[in-house]
Amino acid sequence: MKIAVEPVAEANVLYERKDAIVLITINRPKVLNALDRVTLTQLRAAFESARDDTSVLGVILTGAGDKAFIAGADIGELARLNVIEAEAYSRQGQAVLDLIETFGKPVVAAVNGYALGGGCETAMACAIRLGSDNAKFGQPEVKLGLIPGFGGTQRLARLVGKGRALQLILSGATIDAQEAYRVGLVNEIVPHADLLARAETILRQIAANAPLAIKFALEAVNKGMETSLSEGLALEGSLFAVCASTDDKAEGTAAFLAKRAAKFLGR
Ligand code: CO8
Repeated sequence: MKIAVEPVAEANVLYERKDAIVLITINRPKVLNALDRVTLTQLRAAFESARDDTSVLGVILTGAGDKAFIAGADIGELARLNVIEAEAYSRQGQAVLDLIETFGKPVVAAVNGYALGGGCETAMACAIRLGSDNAKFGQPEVKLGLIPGFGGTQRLARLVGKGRALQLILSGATIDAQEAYRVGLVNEIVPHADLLARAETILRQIAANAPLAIKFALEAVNKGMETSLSEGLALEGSLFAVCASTDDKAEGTAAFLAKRAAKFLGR
């Protein structure tokens, strides 16, 4: 993947561009890409840049090195937190992951190794998760006298069901890519060497579609998961109507009827 490094690149989080796709890499391989507060701040800035750049159509999130996606929050930092700081840290992490979940463009987690604690939570905030064959997942916080604090108690149960989520959270067990696939925590398992290429292929397939339709489909599914079926259906109807008023809808339907490829402008 040949990419140009953008000026927003910082030491702990790399921001690299390949035309409409951005690769964001957590870059602390010596500590298996553990998330400290500085890294979380840089991660927020990277996602804000990608969100605000209208030429960006999707993001791949991964970890530096061959061993880890993100091995969790930085335990050295957690060890020093008092109760006030712990709540602020948890809220900071939750806000960054909310930003990723409500990003409005597809985000693919390319899980290239350990995704533990805050790492599993970060992957779960992404729209799509791919696991390399060496990926490992878990919520081991109870082994540290903690519970998941970046949304894990909520998103894991929504993704894999309450029973499986409780088993993972209460045992602190680590599961491999096959088990993560079996329970629905990852969409696909990909050979390690092919992980970024597969993520890019998926994003390019999505990017060929109407950007506003992608944004509203993400919103309908995300908001629908948090509400009743009837409210979700009402939202879907409203967003469907918004889509019907776009230039992209006129272009997409006209292109189909004229048997030509559509050219979407995101308007
Ligand atoms: N934080 C800080 N350092 C870490 C972390 C981490 N999460 N994970 C690994 N490291 C460091 C190790 O200390 C080690 O450093 P050093 O070389 O200086 O000794 C280096 O990375 C390499 O790690 P290992 O030698 O341990 O590598 P192994 O291959 O033997 O083991 C493991 C890999 C199994 C991933 C192991 O490192 C491990 O168990 N790591 C901790 C995983 C964990 O418990 N993660 C959850 C953390 S808690 C969390 O994420 C809570 C999120 C919500 C927070 C809410 C805020 C209040």
